Amino acid sequence: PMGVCPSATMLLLRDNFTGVLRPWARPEVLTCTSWGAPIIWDGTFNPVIAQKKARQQNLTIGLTVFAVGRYLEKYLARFLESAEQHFMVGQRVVYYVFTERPAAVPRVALGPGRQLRVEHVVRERRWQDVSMARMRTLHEALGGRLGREAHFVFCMDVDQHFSSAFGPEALAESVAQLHAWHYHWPRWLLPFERDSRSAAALAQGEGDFYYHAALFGGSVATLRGLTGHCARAQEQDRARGLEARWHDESHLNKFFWLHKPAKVLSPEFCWSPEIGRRAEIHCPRLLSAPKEYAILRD
Ligand code: 2GW
Ligand code: MN
Repeated sequence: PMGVCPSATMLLLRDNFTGVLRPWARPEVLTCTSWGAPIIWDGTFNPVIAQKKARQQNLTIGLTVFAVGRYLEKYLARFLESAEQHFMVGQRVVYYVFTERPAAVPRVALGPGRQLRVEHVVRERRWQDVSMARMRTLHEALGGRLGREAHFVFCMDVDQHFSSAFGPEALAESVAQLHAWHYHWPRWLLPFERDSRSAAALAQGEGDFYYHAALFGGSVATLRGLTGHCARAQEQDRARGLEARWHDESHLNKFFWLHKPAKVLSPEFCWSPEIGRRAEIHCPRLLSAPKEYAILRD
């Protein structure tokens, strides 16, 4: 079909996409990457077939989230309650909440086949470390019970809530999220780490898209590799007295440059209402909370 890159047609030939994806349904946006990964926009998948296929595989899907310090009271309840309404409804789901105050985790009523586990973490002093420490903690969790009980896992920021169905159409070996603020920017302007001394560095001309660390996912094996890569890269930078521009997000972007994601989610999957209306954003699935840096970052 017109306006669709050639590999969109190839996607149809892949057995696991048959019947689920219809990349031609959104001719005004890019629906596949240069390496043949689908970019999932509203209308380019059949949620009923995606749902049915996932059920046949009897999957367990993990959802990890960190709620440390004030972020626990401020965001966790709404994140979990909205996930109950919209995240992988009809599948087996296990939430992993990482916090330094397990007793303060709100009791959210869970649907059948859904469980919540609370894991204790220490509270880092600097907020940059709270964010970056997630990679090492996730790496360890994926090597433990989480890795044994889940097939696929999504790792998300807590300062957001679900607003529409987020289903198995988002599943793949590795999943990256297009950053809502940057998806239409020219490549040379994207905020990759450019300091060549950093393990996260991308040179001019490198980097496919700018991905948002508020949401990434994949199989347990892929995420074990991803989190191990990012944790090691962060530790290497620290040993050299460096910290990447956007912390864990910079390292995540380096990882996805080196290991192309199998699936890319359109900004509809992680939208920021502060951006305002955009014609191509039909159905936001996750909405980020407004930034309150002045209150929270002290
Ligand atoms: C973070 C920054 C300033 C003050 C507090 C915190 C904080 C973060 C916190 O006190 N407690 C906490 O649990 N967090 C967790 O780290 C929480 O899960 C939160 O969603 C996540 C990332 O922090 P956040 O959401 O404030 O950062 P954003 O929205 O600016 O995130 C992007 O950039 C970050 C790196 O700077 C990360 O890569 C993040 O994944 C990106 O979305
Ligand atoms: Mn966030």
